Amino acid sequence: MGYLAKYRRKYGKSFMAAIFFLTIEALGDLLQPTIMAKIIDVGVSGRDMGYVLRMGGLMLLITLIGAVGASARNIISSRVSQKFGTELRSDLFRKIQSLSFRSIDKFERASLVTRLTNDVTQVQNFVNGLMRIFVKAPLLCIGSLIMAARLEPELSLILAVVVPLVGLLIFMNMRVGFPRFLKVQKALDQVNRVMREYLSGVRVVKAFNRFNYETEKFQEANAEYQTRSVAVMRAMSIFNPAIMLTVNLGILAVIWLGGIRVDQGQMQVGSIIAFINYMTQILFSLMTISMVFNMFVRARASTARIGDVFAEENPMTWKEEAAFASAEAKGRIDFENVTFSYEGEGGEPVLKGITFSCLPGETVGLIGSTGSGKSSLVNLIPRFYDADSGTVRVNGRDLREMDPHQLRESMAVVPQKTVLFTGSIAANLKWGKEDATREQLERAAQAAEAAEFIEKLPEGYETKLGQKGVNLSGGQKQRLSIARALLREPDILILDDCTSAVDVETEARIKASLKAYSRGLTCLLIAQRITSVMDADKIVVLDNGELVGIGTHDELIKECRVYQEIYRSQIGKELHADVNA
Ligand code: DGT
Ligand code: MG
Repeated sequence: MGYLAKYRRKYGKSFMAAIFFLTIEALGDLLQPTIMAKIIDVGVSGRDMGYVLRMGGLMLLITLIGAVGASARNIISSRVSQKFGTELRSDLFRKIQSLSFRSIDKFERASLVTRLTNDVTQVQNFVNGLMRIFVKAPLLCIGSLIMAARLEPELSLILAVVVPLVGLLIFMNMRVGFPRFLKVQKALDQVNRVMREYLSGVRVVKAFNRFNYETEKFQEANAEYQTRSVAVMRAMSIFNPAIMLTVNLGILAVIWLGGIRVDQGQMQVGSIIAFINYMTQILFSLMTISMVFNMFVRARASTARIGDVFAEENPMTWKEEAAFASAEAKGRIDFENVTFSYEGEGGEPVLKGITFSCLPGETVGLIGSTGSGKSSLVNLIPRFYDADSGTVRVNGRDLREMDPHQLRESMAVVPQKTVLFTGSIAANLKWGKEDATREQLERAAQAAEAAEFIEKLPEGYETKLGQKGVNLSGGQKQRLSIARALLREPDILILDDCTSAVDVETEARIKASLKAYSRGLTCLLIAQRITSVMDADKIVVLDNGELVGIGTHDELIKECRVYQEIYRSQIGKELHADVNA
């Protein structure tokens, strides 16, 4: 995984330090059985109390050194794995922030959440485990093998059979586990997705009494998660007992063969005890290896999933030169034969061959039935998405050459779905302009017809909004959202159906003060109500992704069938007749 190189470089030294202390610990463990064999075979058999005490003291000393090593590597491994996890998580967070909308659509939001939380934790656990036991286990395993072979070369033949067998079992364990763990992770994504959806739509669920449906949906996802987890466990469950069995059979063979050799006087009891000791150490280290491999398998699935996000390139490119807008072009927007689909080229187009221009300072209305592609159209202007074909120009420059970041500096968007953040009203407004003064705040709020209700709140501009600003009405939230955009003093203002929850009277007032507030600014106004766009300089009519009319209200009412229909359905037949007359 390429992205891990950075952390390897950064934490390599601490990692090696942990391994160093781990080695000390392991060496201590390795020496113990041999010393024990000596105590039994030399000290106890020879009734040499002095020898027993001396060797006992040595054992104690080694244990002490081992303990110091163990604490040191514990401290290091905890610190390193925590730091690594935190850093990986924040790097991933930053990466997710840089993703294009298309990429986010592709990954799905829930899966990004699982990757950021569960997957990072898996990798972090693995790194921690690596420093705690992983290196120790092979060290103990190989060390024990050597010590045992030195102690009793003849009995080591048993090891030559047992160890490869166990190695094979561990390998098979991995092969079986990996693809299944990937599936478990996917199922967990699903559980998260259902939960997320429920939480964000909890009011609707309650209103429609759809608890049972939601519960079922959750249970389904949960059951799937269970099934897949069980499938992994089942597949893996035969391996640990199989390993245990193999090693225990080995121990049996040692005792049996060792017994014969003791009878023949070729071997002493202490050596057999030591040999079995080494053998159990081999057993345990092999078990830990297989356990760590399980962790590894999981971590590998997780690293792959995290890696997918890191590998996701933002396909948007731009030229580095500074955006330069000539006075005549500042605030100008051109669409030239633009076709766009959410799935990328070849997908079902939601915009087809759109061509029109907004001149600097113009207010352009955008109208069309729901789903006709209005929001999609304006999504192209801040480069949230790139068009599949055709050209979009802002300030006379092709968007494909413009740095999205810089581009967005000069425009403000009031999205169709209002989003406010936890924090005070002032803090929310300052999203538009970080260093806005109180005066500027109030002026923007005034223009958005929000000042009045804000001042009526007990704490005024310092009133805290709950998550998503639940303590305000829909219309109030929309007005805050408009004020936030105005504060930015943009060249281009995009209002996506942002007065839908405001009464007609207030809307009229907002529009009047907008005009005064923002002289010279290009305004793209999406609306459902025909009255909202009627007095725009130009109105664009969309129908099913196609531009079916463009002109002033008077022109459209004469020529554009779709516009006439909208007009008739909203204002009524009589008025329509009047206009035609
Ligand atoms: P509205 O807001 O209800 O008045 O409708 P519009 O005119 O704003 O419609 P728009 O642009 O949101 O949707 C046009 C089509 O694109 C519609 O068939 C749904 C589809 N669409 C909208 N947003 C997405 C999206 O994020 N992903 C995908 N795959 N399709 C989308
Ligand atoms: Mg829309």
